Amino acid sequence: MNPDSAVEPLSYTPEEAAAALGPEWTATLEKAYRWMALGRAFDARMQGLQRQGRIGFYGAATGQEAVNVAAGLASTSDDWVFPGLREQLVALVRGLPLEEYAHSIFGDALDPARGRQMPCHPTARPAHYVSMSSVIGTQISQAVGFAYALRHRRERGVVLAFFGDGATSSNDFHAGLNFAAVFDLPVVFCCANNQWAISVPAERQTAAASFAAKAPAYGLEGRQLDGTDFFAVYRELSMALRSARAGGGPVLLELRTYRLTPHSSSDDPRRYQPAGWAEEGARRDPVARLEAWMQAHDLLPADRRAKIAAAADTTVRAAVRAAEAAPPPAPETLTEDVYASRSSGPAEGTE
Ligand SMILES: Cc1ncc(C[n+]2csc(CCOP(=O)(O)OP(=O)(O)O)c2C)c(N)n1
Ligand SMILES: [Mg+2]
Repeated sequence: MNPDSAVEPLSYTPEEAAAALGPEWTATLEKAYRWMALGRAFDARMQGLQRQGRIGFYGAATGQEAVNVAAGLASTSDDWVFPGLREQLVALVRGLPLEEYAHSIFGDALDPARGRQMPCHPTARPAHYVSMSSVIGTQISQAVGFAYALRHRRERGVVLAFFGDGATSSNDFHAGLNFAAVFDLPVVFCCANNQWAISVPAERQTAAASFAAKAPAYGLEGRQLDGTDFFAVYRELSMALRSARAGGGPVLLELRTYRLTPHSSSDDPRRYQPAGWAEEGARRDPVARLEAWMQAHDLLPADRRAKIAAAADTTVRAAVRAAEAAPPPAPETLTEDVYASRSSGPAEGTE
């Protein structure tokens, strides 16, 4: 481990790491680190492009990579993801091509949503990733309804329902958890508690001891986890998914993270975060923590780390180049996918 590093170490023995990640644990770790590095590089690049006026808006998930990569790797292709605001990396890990995501951010002609969505709202049906709703909390009850439908149709799959700490104050949180518990549905509720809802700190969001503490009131189990600890998140998510798949019902995982960047490109957290908050967050940076652990256990030699960083940079640059080379959506596509037929005027006999 780098002795100058202020990063809080992850205290796992290799045996404990293997127990958390399963038999192929070194391969899983390598994959996880690569995805985290890519997510981090993509976020940084997009924030830069937004400042240069090359994209209109961006919301980073910096600080939440351990949660997102663990969810992407621990879930199976049968599972479904209903994201909150910051789970785009889950879609990428589950198969959304980065170039396609870049096209959606630029809203160009190759964007599957044809430029009609805000940036960061990809839709990725093959990855079983539902388009994100900006309306806070609504995806929670939608996820639960979807899980009900899956079971009704006897289809396999567990629904991962993501939401932030702020969303726990929505009606949908109550309705969703209640319904899922009453009907024992295959849902893993993932509260990505990054401790802020824009400028509202988590302690102003609830008077409860934690967000996980709310679960027993609905009749399901709630667990609070360190969301910056990849091993813990992977282990607990895998267990929750396995249990829900086997008919064990829903669970609420509260994943405590740090939002290391502004809420979005429209925000300036220096106006409301207390002194020292960013420094505390940096010590719990999930990518730096995993990296330090891998280095300490000789699983990430310097040349390997440099190669992974270079590969992430190349991949991100290629995606941006492809998106910037694509033309804007043609104006005549404006009503495609909107109406069943584009014939003008009311149907015969309706006047
Ligand atoms: C119903 C609703 N109210 C308010 C907003 C404005 N808004 C956008 S993001 C946000 C905070 C969300 O915080 P949290 O759920 O913790 O998610 P995070 O942004 O931290 O990931 C709010 C209040 C909204 N989009 N929808
Ligand atoms: Mg939040």
